Amino acid sequence: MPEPLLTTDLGGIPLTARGKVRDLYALNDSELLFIATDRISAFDHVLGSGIPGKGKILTQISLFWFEFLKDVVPNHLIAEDAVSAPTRALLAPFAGQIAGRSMLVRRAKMFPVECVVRGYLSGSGWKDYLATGAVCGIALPSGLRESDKLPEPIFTPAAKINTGGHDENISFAQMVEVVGLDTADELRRLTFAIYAKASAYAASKGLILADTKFEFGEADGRIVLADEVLTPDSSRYWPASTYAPGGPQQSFDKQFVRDYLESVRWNKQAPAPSLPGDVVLRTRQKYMEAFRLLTGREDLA
Ligand code: PZK
Repeated sequence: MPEPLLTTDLGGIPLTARGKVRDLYALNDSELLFIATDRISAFDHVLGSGIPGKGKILTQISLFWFEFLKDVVPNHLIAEDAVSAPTRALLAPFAGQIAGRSMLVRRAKMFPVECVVRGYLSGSGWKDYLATGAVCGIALPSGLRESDKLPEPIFTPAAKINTGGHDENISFAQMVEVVGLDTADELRRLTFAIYAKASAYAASKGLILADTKFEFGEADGRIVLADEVLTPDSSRYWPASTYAPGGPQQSFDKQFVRDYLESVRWNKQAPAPSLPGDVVLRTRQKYMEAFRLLTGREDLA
């Protein structure tokens, strides 16, 4: 088992942003290097242990979806694995931190909204529905149960809150105030189109894509799909074989992690615990299973 890559350091190349799991570097005016580390978060904290290879697995899943979706929406990807691109000699010394887990992407002007689409009633959507009978102001039929399939997918945008804080659900009208009506309409249309194509494909592989979120930006006057796409970190995947509405569903990827954290009665305050070896190993196997089901490939690279 390789050592997990928990943090990156590209020497003099400036770090633009460090997320819970991903690191973003500025290469020049027009290009960024997006690196997925092996960090894992649960209950809103980055845990003390990483999952070896997780960043590679998630990057390969994103790359699969960018290719699968390229006729629906253009994306920010320039090249996979920037190390192999001839113009990237400056990255060669850092190959060990980059290979298989990085994307060279176009710098875009990001829209400050998360485009969330939900096909099923779960998470904050379920909480909202219980309290208000609606999700983000979208009225729903009464009598729905937790994890039920919605009559049709709903678009529930969220405003990005900088560093740490939870994104805040907003109405479509509030989104219009931020990005304008034409852009809001187009982002919603793209979000539904991507979800329709991706959820149908996932279903054909035995996976329910319960919900997911996209980030879009503008580059050269065009809207592009950015960030990571349809990874287990940005999406709720459920195995169709055990789907049972009327309660929460088991997480496809993080269930062993959550069960362990509940078993040690962690108070969900920093510092987050480390994970025992068997939890790390079984979680890695779940990420690999998602990779195999979605991409049809047996192994990374
Ligand atoms: C961008 N993020 C979120 C991602 C982090 C934070 N193509 C782009 N152009 C300009 N900005 C971004 C992107 C993308 N993708 C994305 N923040 C800025 C993010 C990864 C790690 F710390």
